Amino acid sequence: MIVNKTYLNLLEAIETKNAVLGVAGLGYVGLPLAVEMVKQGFKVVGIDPDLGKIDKLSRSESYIHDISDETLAEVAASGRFKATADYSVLAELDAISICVPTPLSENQDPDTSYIVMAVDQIKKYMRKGLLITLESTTYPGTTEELIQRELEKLGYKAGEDFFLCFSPERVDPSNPRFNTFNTPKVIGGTTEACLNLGKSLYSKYVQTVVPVTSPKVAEMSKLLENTFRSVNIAFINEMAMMCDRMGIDIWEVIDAAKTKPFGFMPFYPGPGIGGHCIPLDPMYLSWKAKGFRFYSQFIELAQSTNDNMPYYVVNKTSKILNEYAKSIKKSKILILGMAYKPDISDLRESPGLEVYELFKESGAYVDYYDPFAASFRAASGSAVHSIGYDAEILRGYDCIVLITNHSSLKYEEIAGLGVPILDTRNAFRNFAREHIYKLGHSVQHVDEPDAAALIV
Ligand code: SAJ
Repeated sequence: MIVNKTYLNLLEAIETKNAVLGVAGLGYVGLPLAVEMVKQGFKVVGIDPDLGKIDKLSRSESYIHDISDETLAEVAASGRFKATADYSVLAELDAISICVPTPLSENQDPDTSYIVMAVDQIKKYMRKGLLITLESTTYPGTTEELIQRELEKLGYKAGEDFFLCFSPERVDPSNPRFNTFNTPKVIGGTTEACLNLGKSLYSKYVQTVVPVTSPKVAEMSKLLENTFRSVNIAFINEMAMMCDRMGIDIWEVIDAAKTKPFGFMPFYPGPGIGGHCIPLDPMYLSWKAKGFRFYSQFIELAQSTNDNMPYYVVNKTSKILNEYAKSIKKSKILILGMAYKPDISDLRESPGLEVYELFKESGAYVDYYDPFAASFRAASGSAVHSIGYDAEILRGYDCIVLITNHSSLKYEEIAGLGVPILDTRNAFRNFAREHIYKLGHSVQHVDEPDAAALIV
């Protein structure tokens, strides 16, 4: 591997922790990363265009669940952290990690505009010797196409004048066990020199660094991780609808199957998939593959199966109400839990939002209760607020649909109200009652006489 002075100077700065590190994007990925860098002794500059974030950070006020105000105060007291919206600080940086959002556009295509905006700023203040690492989840080829090509157009050469890596973020918000430091980090470099510098830097604040041979391998590994989840969740959702049709309890089936100590990994059916990763990442992969005339049927089928689940939930609610000679129209329905997964407030892509809209479209009077998510904006643009929890108020609903199984919900009390419940997470498994129905199990007729009574 041929190395030049630029490489050697940067390696020395990293090894002695004199390198000044930048983090572009101070969200649920970037802020914990910046905190970890400061903890390990580096001087860090956080860059984010959101002045509200910059202001809160200046007051050590955290907006990220996994980072406490106390941690931010310690970071501030170290004197090694500052936050700014101004990319001109790039002049003082030796390395920058790009942790910006990669959403989908309206028609489910990748929206790499945040990456492009960050790269445009880097181009504006580009300096020789910079180590750039993209962390945002994106399609294979992004690092090369949107960063390497753009900087080489300015006359800089990757591996000599600047160094470029891709290292997928693996932040699992609210995960009590895994964090930025102890989650293994895959990293791929544009050249061997790039990879060496990337490994050297990341190993200073991540316990295990996993080098791979190129940014594309690193980009693809992240998409494999999350597409694996999307496809398996879709598969178990299909199995749930099959079991419903066949009058078999999918939840009991899964519990039985997972006793197999090898060759099986349980996934659980639900009302659909939410979050900032699983609903989006696979679409980055299928979009890119189409450019190679490769059409991933698994990804498309998984997306449509998962997207169909809110409709299945509304359909099943209709069947349940029918058992009580009621229709969805004009029924009072309470959605229990709106966040996309338990014990967090994040509503992004939450299937509960879709279920809410579908109930509204069907003419139901629909409310929701979520102890973590106080309000959201409906498709109509109006703000919708969670009701307060009051057992007597819950008793007044025609049906309760549990979408998110927050651990703090009073399951026994709610089960005892006698209000028909559609449980999409098997959260009431310990409180089985005739009026509690499950996603993935058939609706038992409430007025059928007991089969035993028919024996004469
Ligand atoms: N879901 C199901 N059934 C399942 C698992 C999940 O319906 O068996 C639903 C959830 O309710 C949620 C959605 O899918 O609505 C996504 O759930 P998730 O558990 O995948 O949670 P995320 O979106 O927070 O995914 C993150 C990802 N982390 C990163 O991308 C760094 C994912 O790779 C992790 O595997 C996941 O956390 C995790 O395991 O917690």
